Amino acid sequence: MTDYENILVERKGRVGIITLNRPKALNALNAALMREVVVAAQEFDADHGIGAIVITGSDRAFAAGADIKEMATLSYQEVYLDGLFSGWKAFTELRTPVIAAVAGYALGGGCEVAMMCDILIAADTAKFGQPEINLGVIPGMGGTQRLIRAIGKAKAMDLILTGRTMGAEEAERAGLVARVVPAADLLDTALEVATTIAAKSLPVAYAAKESVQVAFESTLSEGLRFERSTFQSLFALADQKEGMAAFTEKRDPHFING
Ligand code: CO8
Repeated sequence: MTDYENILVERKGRVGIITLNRPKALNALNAALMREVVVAAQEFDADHGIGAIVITGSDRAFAAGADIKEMATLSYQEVYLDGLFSGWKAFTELRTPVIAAVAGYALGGGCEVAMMCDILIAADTAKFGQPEINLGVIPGMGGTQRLIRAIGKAKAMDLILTGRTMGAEEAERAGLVARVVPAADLLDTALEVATTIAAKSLPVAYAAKESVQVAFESTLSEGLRFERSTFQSLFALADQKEGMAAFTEKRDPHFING
């Protein structure tokens, strides 16, 4: 496996785990960390022995945002030519389901990276927010787009314009977070969810994720058409025959990659 300086990478069974690891900077997302996350995630994505990815941080912070110290003196020329932070797009293009396990701060880019994931599980200590307005900028990696789709205009505007933080309970009520658990149970819960997903048929999990993602980017009729043709195409898979035979025979299914 590749050597990393800003993240820890391990695998447990069919689950790949990426831990953001810049504790002194509350896991602030600098360019090097971004590159490492993308490489590690793409390696897992290419590995058919991996059926789900968990990304997490520390007890104190999932990530306290993009690295302000790294960004502070950049010129427009540099930011524009380098496409600052556009590298995160590759993280949103993974086919493997990704679970964010968030404790502590998930602010700015930290909240945005968590929202790039498919399932967001929060510790009761989690704090979400888009405080960019306090720094004289706006969210730059999907905060103004994904947050509104996740929690609606009223709360998204509240968070983005005031820069306030939102606790785990409010985030769950608002629909940003799938589950809130005691901080001590966060990683175990995320691994349990990931292990459950990783035991499904891998191509079917890919298809399910892709179909849900289409809902964010298309009209209802286009989305329904995509869903129906994807659903029908799954009858070409041995895993469909196996899944339905297993149900009929009252036994567990054995999927090819599951
Ligand atoms: N960037 C760089 N360093 C940071 C960051 C950050 N975002 N957040 C914390 N740190 C550093 C602090 O500077 C400090 O370092 P040092 O000890 O060397 O001074 C260390 O982490 C610990 O932080 P604090 O002492 O401030 O810890 P506190 O517990 O007092 O406060 C807070 C914690 C409230 C999280 C506070 O650190 C804070 O407000 N951080 C900044 C939060 C923020 O504004 N985030 C948004 C950043 S802008 C952004 O994300 C733009 C997104 C654009 C696209 C991103 C794509 C991924």
